[in-house]
Amino acid sequence: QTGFAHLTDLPCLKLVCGQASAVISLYGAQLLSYQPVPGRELLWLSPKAVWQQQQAIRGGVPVCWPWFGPAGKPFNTSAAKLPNHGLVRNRLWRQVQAEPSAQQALVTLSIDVDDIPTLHNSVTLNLTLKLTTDTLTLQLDCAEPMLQQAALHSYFAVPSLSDTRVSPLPGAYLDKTLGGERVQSTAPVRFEREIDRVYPEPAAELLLESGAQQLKISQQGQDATVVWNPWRERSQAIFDLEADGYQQFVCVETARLDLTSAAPLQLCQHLTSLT
Ligand code: TA6
Repeated sequence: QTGFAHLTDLPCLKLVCGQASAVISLYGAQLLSYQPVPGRELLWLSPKAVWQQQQAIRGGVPVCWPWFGPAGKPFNTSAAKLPNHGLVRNRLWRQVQAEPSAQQALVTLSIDVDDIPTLHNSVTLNLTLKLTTDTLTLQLDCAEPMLQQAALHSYFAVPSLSDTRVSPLPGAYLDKTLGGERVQSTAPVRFEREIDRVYPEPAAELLLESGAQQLKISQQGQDATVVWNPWRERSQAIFDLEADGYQQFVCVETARLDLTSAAPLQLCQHLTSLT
């Protein structure tokens, strides 16, 4: 079914558990909607999002893998220009499992990737979505023991950007707006200018507050949290974002960025609305 008129012909699956519902696209295995109760949407999706012509959908929860950084760093051993945020957010995944029950709705999507520049073999990546009446869990798994980065690049809808904050975050971050400079701060993130930060330490539980809305974000398997909002000037260069679109979302991303370990990947984000 297609629940998003502007994303014509997009193949999607809808999960329902009690009053809660979620919609995931097979293109990119991208979660597009999460409503803990009908009509209360927690994710943001750009009205200008497109999915044809290999575009990644702007909004929801894009899956970044097997690298996160620009031009595929540090996989860019060749001169080839590799796509930002990896290879899987603009490809079709397949549904391998669907187990509805009274307690939870569950689906797993999979993709085989055989063009990772540093590998000769094909690797399978799985995304499992579990919806209960009060929590949505996304779990990204790759059993291959290899160096890999990953991020659940979640775009959360905020009723009021000026009244939005994320806390508690670790005491230092790398500021991508300052060329990656390390900054010490324990203050909650507020959004009064462009924010593009990597917090390179695990934070198990975060609270995203915007006006009266409170969302608990629990994370597992991550070694970093990324917080992003492009603000006005940066937005102008993003073709699939409306001029004031940046006022409507913040990205809080559960990420594994460390490339010193080749442990299999298991990255989890649990979303629970507290309001
Ligand atoms: O996660 C933050 C970030 O990497 C920013 O630096 C910015 O590039 C953003 O994601 C969006 O990237 P995209 O390739 O989706 O336009």
